Amino acid sequence: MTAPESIVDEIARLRQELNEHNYRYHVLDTPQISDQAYDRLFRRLLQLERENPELTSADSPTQRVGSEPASHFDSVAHEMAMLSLDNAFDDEEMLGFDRRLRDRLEQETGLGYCAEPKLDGLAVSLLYEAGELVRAATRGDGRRGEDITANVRTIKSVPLSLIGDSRPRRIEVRGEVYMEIAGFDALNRNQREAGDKVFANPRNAAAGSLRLLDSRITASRPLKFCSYGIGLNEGVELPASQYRQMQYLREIGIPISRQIERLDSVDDCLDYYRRILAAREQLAFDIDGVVFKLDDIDLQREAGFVSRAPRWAIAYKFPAQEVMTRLLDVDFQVGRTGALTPVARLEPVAVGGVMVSNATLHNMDEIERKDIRIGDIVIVRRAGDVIPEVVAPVVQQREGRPARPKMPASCPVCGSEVMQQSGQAAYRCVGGLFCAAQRKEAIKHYASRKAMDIEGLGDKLVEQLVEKGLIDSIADLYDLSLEQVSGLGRMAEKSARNLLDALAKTRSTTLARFVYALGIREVGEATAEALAGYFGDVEALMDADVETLQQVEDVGPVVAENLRHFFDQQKNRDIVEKLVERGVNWPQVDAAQKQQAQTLSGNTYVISGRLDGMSRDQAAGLLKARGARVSGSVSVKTTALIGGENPGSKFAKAEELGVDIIDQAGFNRLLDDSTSSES
Ligand code: 5U1
Repeated sequence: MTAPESIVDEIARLRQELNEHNYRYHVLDTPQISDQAYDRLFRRLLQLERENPELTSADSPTQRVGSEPASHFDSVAHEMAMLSLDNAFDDEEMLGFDRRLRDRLEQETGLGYCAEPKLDGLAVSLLYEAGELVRAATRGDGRRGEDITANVRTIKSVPLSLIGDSRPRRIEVRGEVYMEIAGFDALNRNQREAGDKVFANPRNAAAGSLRLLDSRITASRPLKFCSYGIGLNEGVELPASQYRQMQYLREIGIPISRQIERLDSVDDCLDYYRRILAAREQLAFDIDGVVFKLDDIDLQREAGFVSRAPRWAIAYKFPAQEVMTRLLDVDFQVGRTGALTPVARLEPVAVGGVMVSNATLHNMDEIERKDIRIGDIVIVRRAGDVIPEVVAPVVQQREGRPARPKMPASCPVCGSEVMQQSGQAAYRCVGGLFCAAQRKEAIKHYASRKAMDIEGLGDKLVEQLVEKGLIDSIADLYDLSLEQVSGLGRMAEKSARNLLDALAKTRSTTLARFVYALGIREVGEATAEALAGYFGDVEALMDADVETLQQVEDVGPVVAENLRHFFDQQKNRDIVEKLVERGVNWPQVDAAQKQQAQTLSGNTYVISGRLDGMSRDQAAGLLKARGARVSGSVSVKTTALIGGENPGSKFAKAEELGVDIIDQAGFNRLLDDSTSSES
């Protein structure tokens, strides 16, 4: 039975539309329809193909679900060898690369380069014939790889057919298959929940997913593809510039790097390296350096190759974010809330550009899950400003039967008992403020930027103050004298005076900051804001029962219990009282504003610029008291931007996204309209 022409047409139209949306999403990065609208089109196509199986086609966007498991991967020869790249590790080596090229090519002036980040993924080759993907292969040893076509076909950013009119007879696209960090985290979460193997990093996850014999599983993995060049090509006139060749790939539907640039000289290359290094942490995926290629293809040919790498390209590597070293021992650090965190003592090693000798092991469950033993060679990761962590042991290098780290029965600082609360991973020292470690951490937290922001009161100084017995609690900070402070270590009198001034300044604060600064378990800034907005004063908060506390946005039974537990302890109430006696204060909220109904719940506001008669913190407090969210950046989800005087770049962003903009008068009206007393 043949399908009616209208069905044939609809299927063709749906495929074309879906391919176009795929292209906009994966290559141009400018999606035009929502995920739901895309899903509707996709489901309609699936339905029509199911009802008319004779119209199914291998290049339909629905054909990415994988197929029956294979028994092995066939070996394939690369018609043109897949090369590797030489590396540079510092500016000297990069300058040497450019100098050698200029000498060889007898170029007096600066050479032009095409630059892009080096993705930490797996190199693959995609062969298109008459515009259709016919084969995908791993790099292998560069001459022969494995046929992974079935798996690669499931990767949504790999087009199954090329777009545009200039269909090359044969073109081999080369690039990296990789996994974004968010996709990797989600995959590991699922794996953990299912009791399956978790992956050490996105690269391993991408490699493992590509080498599965069951492509239906590969289809469920968040793999992506990004091209870095063209291998063999027949029947196509390619531009004579690397950069323009990459633009050509983009035009025929192949994703390329968003960060690709054409540079005029090696100095620009050094500048590019620093820019991408600085932006590294903001990227959605791991990169391990940047790659520079001579832009002029004729000059590339002239430069040629040396052994397995081209002379015309180089990878300027970033400091490694993952390295191996030996785990010497495991100590336990006591935090503000008494939780004991295992800390790895490591043979010192350079990672991410700095020497590291300690790294977090998170908690005992993680140690057990990863099967980390003392004496193991371990992989240590340090990304950006994040605390270095032990990712995994290198089990192959384990000798004998090394000991597993053990949670101590008593606190390493104060000797109190260590207990695990039922249902929680954390072990805690029960010593409370009797434990010097908890006292120090509570004071460090009180002084921290998002809490009272006491300038000059760093961690080292807090430790000295506690160790010398000058302070026992946060309230004692306000009793410190100039003699006491200037008598500490190398503290000059001027610094001591500055510290006392900074302390004095923090006496005027907001209730939200104060509540956050108390360091109650699981009471973060947002919860503190909501509590301050709801209760309006500290007495009401201290006396609220668990049911009342749970009326507050974001406060569930656990946080309510933590609050109650904190304020049930007389010593904590004494500290609050003492702080108030020492002059810590915040603007009083009138009775009508207390117990405010959550009339702005579900709305998100951004505040920018100077507001009349109140700080941005205070304005945020008023909004949050009404149940609104206050965000630091404008997005399509923003309900409105509240723009005071000199609102800055957020204003332009709001205009660009069509987000409502409310001025001071509008803000006042919003507050009035949304104010309700307990009537
Ligand atoms: N970004 C990028 N990665 N990468 C890897 N470009 C690039 N080029 C390569 C390789 C192996 O090789 C060509 C220079 C041959």
